[in-house]
Amino acid sequence: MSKSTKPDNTHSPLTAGGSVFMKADLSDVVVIIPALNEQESLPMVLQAIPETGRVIVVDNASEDQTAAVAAKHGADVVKENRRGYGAACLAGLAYLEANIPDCKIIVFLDGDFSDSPEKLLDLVAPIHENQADFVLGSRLTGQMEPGAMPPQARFGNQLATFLIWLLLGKRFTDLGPFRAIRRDSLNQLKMCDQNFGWTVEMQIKAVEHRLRILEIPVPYRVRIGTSKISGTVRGTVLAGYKILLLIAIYGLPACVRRFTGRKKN
Ligand SMILES: Nc1nc2c(ncn2[C@@H]2O[C@H](COP(=O)(O)OP(=O)(O)O)[C@@H](O)[C@H]2O)c(=O)[nH]1
Ligand SMILES: [Mg+2]
Repeated sequence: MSKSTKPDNTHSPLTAGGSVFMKADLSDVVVIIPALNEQESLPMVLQAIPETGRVIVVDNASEDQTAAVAAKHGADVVKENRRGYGAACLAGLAYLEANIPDCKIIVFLDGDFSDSPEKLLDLVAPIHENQADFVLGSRLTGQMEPGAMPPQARFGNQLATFLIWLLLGKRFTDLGPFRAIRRDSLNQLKMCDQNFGWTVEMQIKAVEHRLRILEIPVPYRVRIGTSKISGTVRGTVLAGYKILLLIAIYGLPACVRRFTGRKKN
């Protein structure tokens, strides 16, 4: 598998989650980054990602130099003309299916440098150790820089995770974007949301498919550049609406099945 990012930090002991890792082999890991006008933050994100199999940046017709910057830093650039976070993730997956057969683990990461890409080691380790199929980075249990998450986003995440708990009996603390999942598990989920519902769809379906799910705290800092989703009124309203809609669409039938003991078709 070719290398797309070249930080040399895998050649020295790394501290992640308080423990020391020697030269983690991440050649079977592919990172997918949906990016819309993120030319300022992408270099930092790409430089901070430990050496993995490949990094795919999905650009939705950005008006800045996102695609050129991503290519310059060694990422595979996928163009997707349909706007939307989920559409970008799906385009990244389609590219992966066509071009990277030896990928075993997929990591999703935002392009705004809010997350700490080096934490990828902590996300992937439980999957490599066969302790989990899906590892979710929780910003709400991690160290959050003041102002990193607008109050409406914090409330929205808490409400959504509460509703999931109510309907499915599974306690999440966040719908964070930074997450790692086994490729075969993700394929089982048959993801389809094209915009704001991507993260919640994955979590609900993961519960339904009885994946082994683990949440770990991840730090979260103030983004570089301008928010496209939770920092805008339009993004907040649309994301809130879509997330609640998907919880109803997927969560209510799952709840009925849970209490009647019926199996999913
Ligand atoms: N490809 C693509 N990426 C998007 C789109 N909307 C947002 N993003 C990316 O998704 C990530 C999360 O968006 P962001 O603006 O940080 O949302 P916030 O964290 O809620 O403020 C960032 O990497 C954005 O560049 C989109 O329509 N297409
Ligand atoms: Mg963000």
